[in-house]
Amino acid sequence: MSDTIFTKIVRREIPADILYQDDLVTAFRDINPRAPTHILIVTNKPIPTAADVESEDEAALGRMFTVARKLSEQHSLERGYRLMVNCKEHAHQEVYHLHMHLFGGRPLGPMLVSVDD
Ligand code: DGP
Repeated sequence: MSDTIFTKIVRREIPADILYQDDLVTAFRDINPRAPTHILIVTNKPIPTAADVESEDEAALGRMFTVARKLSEQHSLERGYRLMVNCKEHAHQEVYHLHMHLFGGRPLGPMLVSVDD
């Protein structure tokens, strides 16, 4: 599989506003923010989609949530936030390197507007 843009960010081969990095995950600001806080938490391992996770990835998947919680505290999101993972074309996944969106800083509205959207 060829490298994605996120693989290159994890390896620090291209610039990004990296907020956190450890042995399993990397977090950086989304280039096209949809909320006052919009951070991407990606696995360091280049897993293409949520449909490709294996049991051996569970430590990295759990780390995504604990890092999301720490970042939410650092960004004063005590009124709440949304964690979102898009999987493949029906979810409009753009970058095929597993990532969790952390959105916050304003009321985010309903999850989906209606069944037809
Ligand atoms: P998704 O649709 O879930 O695959 O979201 C991909 C997100 O990645 C989208 O919100 C824009 C963001 N993004 C794409 N390219 C770059 C990049 O080069 N740098 C950063 N920081 N974010 C990017």
